[in-house]
Amino acid sequence: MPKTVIVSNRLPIKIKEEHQKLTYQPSEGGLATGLGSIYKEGDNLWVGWPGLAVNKNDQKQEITKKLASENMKPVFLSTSEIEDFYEGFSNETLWPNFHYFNQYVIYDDELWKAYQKVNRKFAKEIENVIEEGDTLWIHDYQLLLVPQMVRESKPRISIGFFLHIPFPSYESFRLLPWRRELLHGMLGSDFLGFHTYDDMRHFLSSVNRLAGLGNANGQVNVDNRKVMVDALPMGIDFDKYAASAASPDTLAREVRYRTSIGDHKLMLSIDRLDYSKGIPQRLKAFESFLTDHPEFREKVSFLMIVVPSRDTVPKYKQLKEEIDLLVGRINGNFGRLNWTPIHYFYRSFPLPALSAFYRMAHVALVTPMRDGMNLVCKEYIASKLDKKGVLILSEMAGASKELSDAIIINPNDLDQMVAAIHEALTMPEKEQVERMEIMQESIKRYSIHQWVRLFMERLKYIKSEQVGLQTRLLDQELTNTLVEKCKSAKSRLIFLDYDGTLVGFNTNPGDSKPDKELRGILKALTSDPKNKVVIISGRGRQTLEDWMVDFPVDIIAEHGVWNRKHNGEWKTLVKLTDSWKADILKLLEGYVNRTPGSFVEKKDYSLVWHYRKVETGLGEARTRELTSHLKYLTSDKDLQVLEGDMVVEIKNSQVNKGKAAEVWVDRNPTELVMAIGDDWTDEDTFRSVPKDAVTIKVGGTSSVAKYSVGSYLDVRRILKELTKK
Ligand code: GDG
Repeated sequence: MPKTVIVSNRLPIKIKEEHQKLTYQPSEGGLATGLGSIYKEGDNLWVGWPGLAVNKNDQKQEITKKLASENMKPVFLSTSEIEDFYEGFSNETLWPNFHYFNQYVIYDDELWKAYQKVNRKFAKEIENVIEEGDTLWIHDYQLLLVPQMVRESKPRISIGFFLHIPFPSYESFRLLPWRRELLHGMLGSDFLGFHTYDDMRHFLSSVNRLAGLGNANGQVNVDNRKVMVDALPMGIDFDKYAASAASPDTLAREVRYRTSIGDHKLMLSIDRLDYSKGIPQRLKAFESFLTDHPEFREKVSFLMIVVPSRDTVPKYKQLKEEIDLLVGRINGNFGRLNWTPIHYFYRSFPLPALSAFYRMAHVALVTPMRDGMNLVCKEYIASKLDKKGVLILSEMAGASKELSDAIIINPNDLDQMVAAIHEALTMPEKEQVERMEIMQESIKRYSIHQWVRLFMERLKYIKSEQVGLQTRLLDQELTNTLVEKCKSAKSRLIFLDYDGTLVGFNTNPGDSKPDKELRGILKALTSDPKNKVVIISGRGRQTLEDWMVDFPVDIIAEHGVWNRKHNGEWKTLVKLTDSWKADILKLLEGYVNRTPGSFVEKKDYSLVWHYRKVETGLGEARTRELTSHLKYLTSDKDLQVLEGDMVVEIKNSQVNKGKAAEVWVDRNPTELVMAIGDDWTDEDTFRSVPKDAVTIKVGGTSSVAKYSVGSYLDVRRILKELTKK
């Protein structure tokens, strides 16, 4: 039975050593809750670091045995690996870069080496447990290289990856010297999930600029494998937080806390100690609020919980000191004997305590400078059983994309934060309930369970697409068998696309005339009476006629608009009109004027806008604009807009290569049909030829063709073999 293996840096368990005895406690994190339904079943497994340095072998064995009974497999890390891989490269290089704190990034090749080494260690552990047919779900920024490492040893495994922190814009990501390797590592996955659309488009933009791979609706072709990228915001277990908010333990705590704090209004914030969370900025906003609105002094307190984290790292130590100073200053300046402005705790609390805080808080201040998602704000909403309470949420948190009924602020805008606090504290209850209801609905619907379900579904879907489009790479042995099969046929009909199939791509399309080698191949191929060769191309008929003048070939030009038997007249398959061309040409010329490096190619029944020489990114942006413009202009005409390799083509919709090839197959009964092509317009040809035809796709993309080769050079090699006596 195929199994699912979850991989994350930390296992969902807390192990502590007390008096030389190990104690185990399950962790309550959102991920552990969401994935609990998966990894605890059958042979499924969670692979990760158990969270402590273990040096003794007998202790390792003890932990391994204990965890096996909980469907977990530990990856042990040495003290230096924890320092260099985890605290170092993960938290002092990737974390600040991905959160746009580039001034904090440490660029150190030794840390990078440790990161590679530990990622390799994880990959090895995975390889030991994974089998054909299994599914792997890898989590987060500590393990970016693992997908590709596993892919290399287990090429057919389903690999999903989810990034919990933001994926930065290309302008930030490019600063990392190891950016290409990191990207390559991630692209070993079949499905990559991000919290927001912004993260997804930033990732795709880096893939485009650094790996030269474009995408169609979030799908990227990587080494003949379709990879899907999507935005999939992570949710929480709504019912769990709602139930906890109603539990007797929580209610008892609320009574106790209220008695000590007093009955004034309460604002709440809960974060791990991190510079990305905007804690000092939040404190300064509260200080300004108390200065600007003295009427709220003694009426409102701020309960600030900071969970200790990474405080051995110098930047975090400094941050802790800054927070201590600010809290001291504000409490010192504004405090009264009967009122403490800020109740500050640098520690963690059990869930019933958190639930009591959520219940008590009139306002939740969630104001990170950057946050992948932020689950605290969602937990606050789920805990508001009476629907009263206001959420102030930073637009820099992924959650702000879903929770537009919060008061959305920019954490760099102090005045706006002060105004938001005032608005929240004076918001009428009716409005609070209305906003809260909408947010609760959304959080119920997009729960952690829905997130896990969707992730698995998307991964399964892309895997089935891949299998449907799998071509067999023609290695030498397979080529020999195929060539023998072709040679033994008494008659052959051979469809050959031109650009990218018989010749490589040239920046200037006029430079693609048949060279000496190709001329030799075409001569040998057409001098065998058993062969009927058809050049089937998107190019205009005049060019093809000129280039093929010396060879007895049939030609299908302009993607099937024109056709000509050798030495025959040019004909069209159906009656076509070109009355649309003038209007569209005018539009395209407008785009050429605005886009240096682009040009328009004019054919009899089609127009093509080329952008191969345009600045990376600009051509794609113009294409989006142009195609939506064209959609409107062509809606009442029988036209088709095709996006190809750095081109946009507008042509009559009644014709395509497939329809033309069908006519040739009908008129020329042959024992064997062969079709070779490189771009997606050739897919129509592959679909239209008989089932037993030999179809070959050139280049690294998925296809309905049966076989694939790397480039036009391989096509030439095969055709040469075919013509050998
Ligand atoms: C990363 C991304 C993304 C906090 N204090 C206590 C406690 N917590 C719990 C909260 C919440 C969790 O910790 C914090 O989750 P966040 O989402 O806010 O932040 P990160 O830990 O930075 O997580 C983040 C997340 O991954 C998921 O993809 O949202 O953007 O940075 O669940 O309740 N829990 C207990 N005691 C505490 O004192 N029990």
